[in-house]
Amino acid sequence: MSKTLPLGLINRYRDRLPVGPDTPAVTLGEGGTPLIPLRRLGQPCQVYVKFEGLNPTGSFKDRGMTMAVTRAAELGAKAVICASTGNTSAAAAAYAAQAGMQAFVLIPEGKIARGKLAQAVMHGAKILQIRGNFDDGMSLVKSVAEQMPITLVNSVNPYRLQGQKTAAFEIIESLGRAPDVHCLPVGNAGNITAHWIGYSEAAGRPTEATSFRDERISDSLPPMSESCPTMVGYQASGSAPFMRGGPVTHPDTVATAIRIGNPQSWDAAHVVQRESGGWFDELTDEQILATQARLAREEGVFCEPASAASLAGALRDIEAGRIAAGSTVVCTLTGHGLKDPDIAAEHVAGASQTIDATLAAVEQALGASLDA
Ligand code: AN7
Repeated sequence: MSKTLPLGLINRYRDRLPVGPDTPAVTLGEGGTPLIPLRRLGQPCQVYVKFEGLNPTGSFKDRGMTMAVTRAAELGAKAVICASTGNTSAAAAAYAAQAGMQAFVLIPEGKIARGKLAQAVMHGAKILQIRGNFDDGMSLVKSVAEQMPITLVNSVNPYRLQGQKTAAFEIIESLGRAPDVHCLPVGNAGNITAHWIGYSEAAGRPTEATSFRDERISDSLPPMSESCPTMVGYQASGSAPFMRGGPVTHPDTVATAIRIGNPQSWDAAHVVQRESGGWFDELTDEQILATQARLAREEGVFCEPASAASLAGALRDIEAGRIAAGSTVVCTLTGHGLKDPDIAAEHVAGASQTIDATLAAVEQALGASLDA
């Protein structure tokens, strides 16, 4: 085969990642997602959204999966496994396909968005729908990975967070500095931890949040930023273990991506909160869906429901003054709105009308809209 394509975040940030100089990257061209300034929402702060929905499989999971599967391939793995609320399974399936590996995915029956299931199917994953939730699946795949020659690619695999930390590098490069506040939706709390690792390494600051503590790869490189942001994590009220102070047994939310009751990065998330001076908070399903719709209508950005939790929380905390006026705020939009078409379809009734296929009927309908 020819040389590895100069694609993706491993090739871009190789010297800041735990890969060798010649390790071939398993990549689909992930990373390099846009940081979009909001024009209308978020005053009197400047809010930017980092649109991770524009990664190859439509979510931030691709950043972690390129690293996890590259590492698995380096070690000669033939198969990978994960439990998933949907996006991890889509990314694992795609990167395993690229690497010529078999992917096994455990998903909660009936509780993953249709687009995500379609991806796992099309990429040839072996899909096991379990009569249980994500947390049940997680404990199962951990046991399987201990007993069988299958690499676990959930975010408990430390290479995942190493890949995901690169989003922080990109944000610093886009802004010319770190933001004051960074807001994310939180499920397992892997991504908020990964971002904090990235910001800390970029500023040359030690952090207890990383399991790569003994070989902080970026340490020998010049700092990319002077400061680190305050990290804020938002959960859905029905699945908010960080707000309840412990695991939630029957998590429930319309934002199925973050329908997680027993976060795998529980300890690390508290380290992030302490080291960054940040906080956790919760949003109702109604608040999440209202913000998803506002962002799509008023700014032209369509994210999935879970992703909207970051912006919903940020807008509320800006209004309440908890985020200081004038702050530079970044909200991560973790996944694309097309992942979950059924949610959008619920808005269709009011948004469309059926008319005769005549010019008169079209003119009449348009005229009524212009007058309104
Ligand atoms: C769109 O796919 O856990 O706090 O199995 O898909 O790092 O868990 C998804 C998580 C936020 C939460 N937004 O990130 C999975 C899975 C979206 C997500 C999260 C997820 P973490």
